[in-house]
Amino acid sequence: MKTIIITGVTGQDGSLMADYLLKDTNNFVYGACRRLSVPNHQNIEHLKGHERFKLLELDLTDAESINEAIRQIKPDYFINFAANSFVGNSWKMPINHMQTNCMGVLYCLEAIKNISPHTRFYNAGSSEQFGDVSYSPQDINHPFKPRSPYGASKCAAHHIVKVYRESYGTHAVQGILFNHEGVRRGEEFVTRKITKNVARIYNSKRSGESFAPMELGNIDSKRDWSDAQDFVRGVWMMLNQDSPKDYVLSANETHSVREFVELAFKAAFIEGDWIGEGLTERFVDKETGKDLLIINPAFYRPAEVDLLWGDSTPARQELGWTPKTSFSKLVEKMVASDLHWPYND
Ligand code: G4F
Repeated sequence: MKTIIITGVTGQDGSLMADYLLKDTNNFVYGACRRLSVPNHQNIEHLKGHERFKLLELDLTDAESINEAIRQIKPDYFINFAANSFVGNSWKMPINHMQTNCMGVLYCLEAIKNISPHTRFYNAGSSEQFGDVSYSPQDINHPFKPRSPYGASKCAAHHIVKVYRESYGTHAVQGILFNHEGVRRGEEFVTRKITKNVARIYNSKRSGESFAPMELGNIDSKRDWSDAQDFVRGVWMMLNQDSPKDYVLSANETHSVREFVELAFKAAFIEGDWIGEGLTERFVDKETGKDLLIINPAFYRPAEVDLLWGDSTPARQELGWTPKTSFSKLVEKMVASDLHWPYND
């Protein structure tokens, strides 16, 4: 039986990874999360009572809780998906981002080195590390030019993972993951914010009620979006290489927020036109002439990453990883889920 600790198990990636690993009856998963007075367990509710799943209280900012978990379990794998992952919030809480996303990783590496050196470690890196990009598409050799405290915290973690690998032989990898989404995505991220709003507007239109438009910030930034379910498979492949090596996971395509908006409304049979420009631009319902979307400068960031576009060729060629879900299918799946419509992959 392989024992695996997954931190951040209540989040999108952690819960999907738990689902994926539990399909193999040789895996026992310890799902680690912080204690909250009001738990947010909706993504793992279905795992409670599973004979090979156990919840574990662990806080990445508390080294002793990490030491204790590793001392007790001495896991075969430690997959770190816990992070302060909302880029937009990182200017408001830069210290917390650095403590969780970088110091937390260092606590894990120290614990593994001192207590359980056989443990394989994965840390979630981010395409935000590339930031103000120099060339496209971005591959694993692209320089780190972060534009946010979040991006800087992930760069620092990346370096420390490499240092432990090279200094102590720790089997540690850091995948650089481009944006990955799905029906478990948090509602503060732009994709889920869009699909939730599309569902709300669709339902209001259908029942003849008035509705407020959705409000977004920079709709011209571009991201390389994938399905998070495809990525957890890639992460597991990365962890199971004979010797540890970092990889980029991406769809190898880039799309603007604007394109995501158009496709999401289209998936709910709502067609719109863009009218105006800059802060007064709006997406207007072709049928009723009402605003579906307006721009709110409050959602702009102090510094933006304008374009992310990944090159995951090495992961595809060397690990044999292939993503299954296209961009348009991902949008349709998320809209259908928020509308409670059936959807077949
Ligand atoms: O959905 P987002 O908040 O994701 P972002 O910043 O790209 O970060 C995500 O992907 C990273 C990998 O590249 C992860 F490391 C990170 O943890 C996270 O998962 O924003 C996407 C884009 C940005 O350009 C943002 O400015 O959407 C733009 N945007 C426009 N209006 C908005 C909004 N983003 C949010 N969250 N909310 C808006 O109203």
